[in-house]
Amino acid sequence: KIVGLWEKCAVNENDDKENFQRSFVRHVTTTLARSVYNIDNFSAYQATAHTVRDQLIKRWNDTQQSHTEADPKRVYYLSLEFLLGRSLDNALLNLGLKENFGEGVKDLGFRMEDILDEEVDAALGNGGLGRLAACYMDSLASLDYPAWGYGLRYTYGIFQQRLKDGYQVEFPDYWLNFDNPWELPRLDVVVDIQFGGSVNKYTDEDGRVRHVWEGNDVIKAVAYDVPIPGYGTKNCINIRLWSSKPKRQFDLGRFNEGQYEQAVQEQMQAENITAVLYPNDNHMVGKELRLKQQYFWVAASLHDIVRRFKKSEKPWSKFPDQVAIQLNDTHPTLAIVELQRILVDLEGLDWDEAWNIVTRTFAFTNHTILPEAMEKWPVPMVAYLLPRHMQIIFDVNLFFLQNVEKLFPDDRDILAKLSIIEEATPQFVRMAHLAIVGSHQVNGVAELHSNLIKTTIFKDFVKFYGSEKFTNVTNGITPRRWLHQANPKLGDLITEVIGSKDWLKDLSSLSKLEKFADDKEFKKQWVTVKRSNKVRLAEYIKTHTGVVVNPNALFDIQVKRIHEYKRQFMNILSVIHRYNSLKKMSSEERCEVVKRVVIFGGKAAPGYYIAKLVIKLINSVAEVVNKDESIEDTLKVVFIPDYNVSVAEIIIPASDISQHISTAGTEASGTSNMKFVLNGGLILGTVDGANIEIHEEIGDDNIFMFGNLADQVEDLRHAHRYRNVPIDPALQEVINDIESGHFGDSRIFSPLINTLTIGKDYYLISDDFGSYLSAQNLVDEAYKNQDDWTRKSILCTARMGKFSSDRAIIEYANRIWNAKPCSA
Ligand code: 26W
Repeated sequence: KIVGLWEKCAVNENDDKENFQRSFVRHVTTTLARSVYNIDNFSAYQATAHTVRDQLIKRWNDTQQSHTEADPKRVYYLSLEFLLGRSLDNALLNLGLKENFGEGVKDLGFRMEDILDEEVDAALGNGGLGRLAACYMDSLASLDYPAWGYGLRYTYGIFQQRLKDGYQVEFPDYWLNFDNPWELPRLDVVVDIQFGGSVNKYTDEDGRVRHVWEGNDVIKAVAYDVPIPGYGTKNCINIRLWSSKPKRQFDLGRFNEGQYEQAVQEQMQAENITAVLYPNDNHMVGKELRLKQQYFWVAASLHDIVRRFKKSEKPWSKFPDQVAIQLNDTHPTLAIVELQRILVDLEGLDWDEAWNIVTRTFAFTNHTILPEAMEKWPVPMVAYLLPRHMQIIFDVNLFFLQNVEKLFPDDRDILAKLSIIEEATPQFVRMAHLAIVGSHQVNGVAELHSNLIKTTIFKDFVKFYGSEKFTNVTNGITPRRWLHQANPKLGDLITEVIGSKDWLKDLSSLSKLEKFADDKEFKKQWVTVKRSNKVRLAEYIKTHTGVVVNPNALFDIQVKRIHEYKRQFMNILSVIHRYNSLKKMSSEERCEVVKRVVIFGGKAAPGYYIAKLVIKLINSVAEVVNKDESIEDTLKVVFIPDYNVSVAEIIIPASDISQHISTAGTEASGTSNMKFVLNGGLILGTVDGANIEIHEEIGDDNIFMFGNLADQVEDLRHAHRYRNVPIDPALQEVINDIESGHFGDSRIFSPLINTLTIGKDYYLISDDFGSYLSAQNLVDEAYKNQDDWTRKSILCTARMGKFSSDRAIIEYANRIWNAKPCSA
């Protein structure tokens, strides 16, 4: 009877305007318990969100049911970060409801833009790696792969950034303050996770030595499900986020004795585990709580994955045919050890049989070669929190090194280099080594990066395994969010001119735009769209910084996490150089120059002193430049505070040029470079990461590349270290200018200047400065020819097909996971 009723309900879709409005009113009055006489934008947002959510739940259920019946091989994407941003607009567009619902809310006296603007970002990530996970979930859903994401439900996402006197200050991001309609608490999906305690040995009835781990601290993991709708499919997949809860409620005995603090302590410690996202990007900080987060998350996720596998009653040997687990960097590496523990200790498999299953299940993506980002955990810390896992790691290492020794007898050196254990005091567990040994494939995220990992950080593993274990999957971005949603006017124009919406599912069909690159009428429309996006950004800048910028100027943008290797410092130094040149000009000469608005945005890790000084310098320069009337509006500098996914959606469509200027070999891929070019922005970049492949696709004429190459970096650094390399003269002038106090008390900036001098210029700013300035001049020259610039802009978009995350996901599915689509 229930099933019959449910099927009847299921028919009642609310996808037309009237049904939507009925559902809207019902949610206002019942879900929100508000009066229909007093509906503000926030309530309108909630009611709209709940209406969409009803549809998501239905699709989610249908998808799960069909997967349970077909029982295909599942893909599990383990990521400690999912940087989803807002969900309402994305869901409306992916479900094809935007138009009807837009009219529906308008009728009721609301504007859809205002409603969308009420949503707070889900900012459960730092930068590239977290946003990549979100793009991949969109592609997995859109391509009908039977996939799950697993992560943590942080109570606090990445901090909010505000500026005070030009300095970054951090504020907590309590994003769950109001109800979150995009998560479904699964209070019935609860897993006990243990920590600490000891390992007991016993001999089983077959005479084998077995181990039981008895933890002394148990915490509950509660599942919260976030539905991810595909575009142009009924498929709706799931990200399961775990939240920590105490096993027991507070100690009433202590409470009654008046020991209030102790009474709630245990509860608070449990809830601590998923309280906050670590705000470090590309920098390892060895905090015990972070290790607890990692184990808590992988243990809960594996429990869930194993439970689902067991439902099908297949033998363990079939596990790798049913399950593919992708490790998003080394953060989930303990999953390898946990699966081995489950198979050996709990399921009673032989070590070798279990290890064979484990290594056929996992694959590992590396996202960085920066040495300071490599995860390593002190052995005593691992042994204390996870005693059985530490034993297993030592055994895995022993068997691995025995094999290494067989292949390289008498080579002590290679044993030390490959070992999972770093022999220091104390010893450390090298997570990347463990991830490689426990996986069947290891990939980098762009061609250059994948080659570099084979020749630098993992070169000794290539000697042992051969190079087939190492592969490349160049990153991608979802065109649904980064064009359709962020730039609706450009999306509509493209659809109109190529006569279909196919590009949303097959980005290579953007190549049909090529033949319009010289079409006068089309170019006019293209320029109109860009101009309106620039006006929108100019308004945003005015509201959020108070600076008035001219939408006719060239918009030059660098938005990304603030890090020395990304060289925002070099950018602001070149801005000072430009400012000084402008000041030296006569007003006639100034009339000829291309007006520029240089826009920065991005967060610095709270403990990253030098990165925070870069923000201060940008703001100090902005203050001087923006109020200097003598240069008129030939140059403006802005720092947009609190850069996040929804701010990116406003910034990216408005760029003329964006900067991706990392020291060659340091940026594994970069993904914002792809977003800018997809939106018809040109790029100024170094020969690094995915810039190289973008260059290959769009051609020499449509990109500005400069700087030393990755294979020159080592020699250049060596020269700085051991010889007196003179600083680039133009750069020296800029340094002198800062030191003269032109941008405020110069003592503030000396630690920053010192990175170039006593710090031996590790990121090679001086070495690239000359070619950077030349490339900047080429940008100015090119922008003077607006007609040709527009042609370049169109060709950029037209040639971006490769960088869809759909292409990347299909590569993972075919070459790494051996997984097939399975539609509901
Ligand atoms: C342990 C501390 C820590 C935290 C985060 C180390 C490393 C990370 C991430 C892997 C950093 C990150 O986001 N890397 C970026 O990954 C993107 C997606 O592949 C790439 O496009 C960027 O180039 C890379 O910096």
